[in-house]
Amino acid sequence: MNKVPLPAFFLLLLLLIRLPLMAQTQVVPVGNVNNVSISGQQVKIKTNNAFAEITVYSPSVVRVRIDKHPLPADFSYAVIAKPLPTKAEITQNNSEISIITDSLKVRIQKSPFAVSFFSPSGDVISEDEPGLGTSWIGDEVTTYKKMQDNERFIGLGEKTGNLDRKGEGYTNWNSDVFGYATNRDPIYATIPFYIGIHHRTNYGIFFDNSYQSDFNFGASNNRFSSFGARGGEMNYYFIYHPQITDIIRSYTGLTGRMPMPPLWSLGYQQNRYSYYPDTEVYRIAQTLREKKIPADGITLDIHYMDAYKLFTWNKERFPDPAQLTSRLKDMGFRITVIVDPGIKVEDGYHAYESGKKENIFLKYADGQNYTGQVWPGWCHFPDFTSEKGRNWWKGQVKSYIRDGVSGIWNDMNEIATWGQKMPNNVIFNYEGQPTTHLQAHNIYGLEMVRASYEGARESLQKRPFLLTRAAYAGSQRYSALWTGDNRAEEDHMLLGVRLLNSLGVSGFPFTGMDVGGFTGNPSVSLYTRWMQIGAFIPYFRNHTGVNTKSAEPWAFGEETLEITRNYINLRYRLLPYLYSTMYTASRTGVPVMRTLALQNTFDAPVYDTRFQNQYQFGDAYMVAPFESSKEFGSIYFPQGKWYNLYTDAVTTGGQDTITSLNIKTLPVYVKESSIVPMQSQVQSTRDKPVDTLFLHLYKGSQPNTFVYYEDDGESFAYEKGDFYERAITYDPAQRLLTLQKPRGSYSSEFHHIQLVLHGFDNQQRVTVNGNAVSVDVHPFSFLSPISRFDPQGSFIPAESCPVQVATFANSNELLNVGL
Ligand code: NBV
Repeated sequence: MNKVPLPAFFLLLLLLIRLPLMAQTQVVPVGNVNNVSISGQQVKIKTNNAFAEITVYSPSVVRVRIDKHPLPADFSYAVIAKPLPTKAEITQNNSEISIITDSLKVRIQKSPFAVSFFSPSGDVISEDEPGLGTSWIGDEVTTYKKMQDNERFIGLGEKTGNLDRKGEGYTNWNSDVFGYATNRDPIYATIPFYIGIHHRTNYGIFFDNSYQSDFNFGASNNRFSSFGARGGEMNYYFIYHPQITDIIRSYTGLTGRMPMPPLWSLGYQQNRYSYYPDTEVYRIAQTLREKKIPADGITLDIHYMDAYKLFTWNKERFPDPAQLTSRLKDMGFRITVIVDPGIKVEDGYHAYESGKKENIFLKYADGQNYTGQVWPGWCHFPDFTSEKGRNWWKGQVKSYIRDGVSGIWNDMNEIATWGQKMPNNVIFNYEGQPTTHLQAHNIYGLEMVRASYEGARESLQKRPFLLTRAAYAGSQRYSALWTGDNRAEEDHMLLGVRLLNSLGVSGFPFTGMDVGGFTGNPSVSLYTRWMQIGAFIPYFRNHTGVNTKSAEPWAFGEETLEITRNYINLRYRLLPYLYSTMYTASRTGVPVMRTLALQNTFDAPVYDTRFQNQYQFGDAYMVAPFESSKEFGSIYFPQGKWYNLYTDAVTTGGQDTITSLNIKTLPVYVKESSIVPMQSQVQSTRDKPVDTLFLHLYKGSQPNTFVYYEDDGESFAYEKGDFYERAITYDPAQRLLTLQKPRGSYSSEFHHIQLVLHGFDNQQRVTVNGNAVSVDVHPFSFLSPISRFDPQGSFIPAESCPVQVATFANSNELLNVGL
């Protein structure tokens, strides 16, 4: 046998020792393509250093997978869609592979491997940075895209910062960030989906990788935007549509959409950390009713438990939970309880004993249960990435439903533990493919709310309400999300608006923030302004921390009580509009809270930091939130005509104007041609409004359609067609408002329609299917009852506008209303 010469042996040894180090110090590119196999809608590629798979999911969605190893079986917690059969022409020559669908062209350059996306007319939408492409540093994989001229970026879910994320970098690692700074990153949720905008084109990229991920939108560089993760595959979906709303539709086609929430969850929710004992909860409920502040929910924070032990009640504070929930239900209130994932390690405690017996807790690599410290002390944590773990949790959650609870609020699910350093060698089952904390961390919250939702749904047999703090893409299928422990500060209120707008374009329509602020005490004016904004966000909950002053609407003086009541009242009158808008979100993914960039994508001022907080609440309303301390504010009006909500005064769009501000009214404008269904005042969604639907129509020059929706508000019968969906179309050229025949088997609760005309000529004539209807003129106020206090304390009426009203019978026939 030949002997290896000594120097060569040492060289080899040195190389072996250095190899792992080199992997960390070198940037390893994908390399050149050396093998291609095309089959149907998919191309499989082997390069010098990697394996790639490009799959057409639809004419507008193409998925790119790349790994250093042969690609494993496909698995995702976020994506629930399979590729749709799609006409795709895939060809290759010596230098490139080309994929052509009806909406998109993809070019895969062979030497080196690089992917570019073009519109059908051949314009570049997005292209790999020619010199950088996709590469690894150790296990970290990153794709670099060429930064296009004047490219902007929006989305990426719950991320602080400006609407336009250009120049910034972000990390995804779900984190418990008590009282976070307004520029803190990361915070609680991971939604690795963003939208790029340049040259009057826009696209979406969803990077489905749950490891810690990093996005760079031109931070500290002027060459590329990039997305990468500390492990796992390069695995992204490229989405192209001319309209952002369609990009969101395709993204939520992949990751799923919100089910219809229970109607009560859209009402006002009163909360604090914590209301106890039960008599305090009754006092809050009673006071809301006495002071005629409409409300539907009260939330119980961790003090309802016995020593913070999950699935228990503190018997001194809450001796009879079933009686509490039932008496509150009689008063028109639903109870939501908080749950944390940590199960106290304590012999004899039923959840601990049964979790141990069923072996559902997270473990270290050596098989010992992982123990971390949180509210109850030392805890184990259910493994929600195993079916067994989820089933166990579902069984536990049922005890709340038996006690009459209607909502489950999932907190601390980042996972948060004291020390904030869950060890990376904790192993998660990951549906039978065990993996470490590194891969599972960001999806823990998603799988927890999945288990909570499924458990609550199964035993409630009605729509449960779910709220979560941590999330991954796809969590919108189960839960609403709130933005955690914000501060009672002006800039936090505005940051909150941007966070919710960003979540909206990232496929998460049901969102809220702690209105009034969690840490600290808001000034009277801040609280007032925040509550006004709260009326125009999807989940409207007032919440505050454990050591803060009372933060109920009556705790800030008479004027604030009056103003907040006006806005909560307005919220309740707007429920038909909001519920219909939630329905649209559940069908299309198009959010309720919409950054102006959604519909005015190429209009530069909407990204201006002076105007970036403005948003649409549904299709009709534009809200301009300002610090409560400001006396004047600049508002940008996109193209079109805009009505002042309170006075009907019209501003022509395409300009910004300086407006004087006052604490009694939140600046809200209505887009011309808007159709807004409203109902009479109720104190709770349990109360039936009068059977007249108030249909507000704003005269305009643009045709418009509103999808009106009703169902029973609580069951899943709508999934089987028991709903009432009706397109209402305004055609200004024909001077016609048409209520189409409804779809679905549900009967509308409204037997009359009162058309409320804004901005129409005096003595407007109205006909319904050719028959004249009488028209009356009324003063109308959106803030009802009329405000009684001005800042000096003297009586003043709320602003009102004269409107013309015409009432007629509602029916399922086609109703042509001539104007
Ligand atoms: O359960 C108490 C709080 C809760 O009120 C808050 O909304 C969560 O974000 N929870 C965090 C635990 C820690 C608070 C310091």
